[in-house]
Amino acid sequence: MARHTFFCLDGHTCGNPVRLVAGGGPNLTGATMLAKRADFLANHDWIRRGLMFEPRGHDMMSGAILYPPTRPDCDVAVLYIETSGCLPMCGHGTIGTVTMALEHGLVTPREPGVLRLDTPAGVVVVRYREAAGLVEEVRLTNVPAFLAAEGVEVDHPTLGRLRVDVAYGGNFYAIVDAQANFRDMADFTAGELVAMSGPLRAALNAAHDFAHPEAPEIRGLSHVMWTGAPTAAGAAARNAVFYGDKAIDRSPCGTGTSARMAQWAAQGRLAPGDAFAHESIIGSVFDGRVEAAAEVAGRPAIIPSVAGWARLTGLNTIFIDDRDPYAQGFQV
Ligand code: PYC
Repeated sequence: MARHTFFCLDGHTCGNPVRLVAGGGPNLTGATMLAKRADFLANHDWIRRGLMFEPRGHDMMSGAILYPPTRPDCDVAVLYIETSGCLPMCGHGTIGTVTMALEHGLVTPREPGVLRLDTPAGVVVVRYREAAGLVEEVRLTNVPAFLAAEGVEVDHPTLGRLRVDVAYGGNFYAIVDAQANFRDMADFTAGELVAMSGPLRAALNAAHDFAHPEAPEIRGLSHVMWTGAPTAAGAAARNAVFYGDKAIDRSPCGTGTSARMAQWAAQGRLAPGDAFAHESIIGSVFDGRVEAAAEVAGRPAIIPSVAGWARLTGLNTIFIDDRDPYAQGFQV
């Protein structure tokens, strides 16, 4: 019997939670972050469950554990943990992790203002702005993003026939734009969006095998993005991203914003150098930018960047007691 202790920095990025595990994470085996992620999921997943689900977490909980990099060109490696599993990449998680890690001296950049992250999805380069020891803004340059499928038809149990585009921005997204059976995310509550999302994701994954052409371990459509007209000043679009089983991202979603910029770029609505301000369900905004054109396994892609801010909300020493029947959390 043991009581396991995790020293965490709790915060949020533009409204969505980030729990950075600064002490207590397991040693992982594997030569790459994708391999270490697989080791974590196979052998240490109780930690994610215990820290993310109720009673220590909640439906939206999301976080990260830092590791020494597995590649010489990076400063630090990041394992993302979430209610849904271990994402290959998480944008709001990166912004929060980098902010809290820098402010608490958990990472030492080789180059001032720049951190190179070794993530399961690939190298993510972060540039940050600091004032008086506090991080004001983080801009992450993401892995290449691309439109994976366009106009995919699917029958939804309550909405009827839908057409969605599927794009990759570090995770695979079904993007639902305005159409006959869906007008705007503003027509629905967050609870209704959650209820609508699970069946859509399940139907798409049952009919299609979405996999990254260069990293087939990154497989399956994990997120659904419902879109709408922006309400925040300067925003180009609004979105509500569903993840896990019950979560709607409170932030504008970094990998989702990357995926959406790839969709818009593929459809001629954005070009390299263009900005794309993306609004969340609570009105917070990420500043996206198409940095460059790229290619993934011969298909057109973009290099997206996404900027946002995060704030520490507290230091949290969390215990997981083996005697606790909810040591691995629960969902209702
Ligand atoms: O910001 O990439 C993101 C993200 C993924 C899931 C929740 N947020």
